[in-house]
Amino acid sequence: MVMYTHQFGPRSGGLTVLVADRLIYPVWERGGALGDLWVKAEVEIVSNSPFQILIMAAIRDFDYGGIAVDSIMLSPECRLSSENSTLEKLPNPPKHPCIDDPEKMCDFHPDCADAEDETQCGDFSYAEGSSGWTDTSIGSQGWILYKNSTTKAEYFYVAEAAGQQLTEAQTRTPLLGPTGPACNLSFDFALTGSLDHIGELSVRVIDSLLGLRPKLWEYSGKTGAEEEEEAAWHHADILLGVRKNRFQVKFHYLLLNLF
Ligand SMILES: [Ca+2]
Repeated sequence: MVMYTHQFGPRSGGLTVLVADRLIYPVWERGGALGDLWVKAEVEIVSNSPFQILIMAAIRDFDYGGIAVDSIMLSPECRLSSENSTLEKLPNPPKHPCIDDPEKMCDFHPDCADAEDETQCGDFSYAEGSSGWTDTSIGSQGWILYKNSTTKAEYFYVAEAAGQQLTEAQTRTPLLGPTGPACNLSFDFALTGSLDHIGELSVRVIDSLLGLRPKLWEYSGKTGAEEEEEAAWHHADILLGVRKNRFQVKFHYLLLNLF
């Protein structure tokens, strides 16, 4: 299924596509505000039985913006089914947040049992840390989470996306902070491939009051050859320091002649 989505302004929350055959399960999601533009989305649906498609969106209690969907197209092979499918069971409702105050989420202080309010904030040292990142790419490149269920290895990589503009692959954390002077961001990165110009990776902060801040860090060029995978990983430490306002950390990557 191909569709175009418009997710604009602080009012826009998240958009999810679900498939209902014998169960209901999500097959695609996109969160956050992407700007005042239509962004193409490609949703892959694989099902052995007749199914229905559900589109679910949430808006926040703010003044402007919203979510819209247009130009939905299904593959030519799709056929209308006369069968009635029945759900075997309904999905479990989401857990109630352990605290009501959103300011206490991802503020680096555990407020809930098992620090549940701090576990999905982008910090990979938590089991669910990697799920704290939201891909906000609008163009032909996006960030994808790689997960190896055997080795438990997880990392993000940039791959081809459905968008039509040549714009940066972007991924961001939820709102974090405030922070103290010792606040540091550390990560490993690798830029490899057969192209001479492998592109540029950078880190920026989006301040909740001041908006997008200048680059804190950047790297251009290869970190190593593709065949020596281990050696290609480099380590970076970036001082985030004191930040009084809540903020998001954002990774940008741009390759001009990709694919
Ligand atoms: Ca907290």
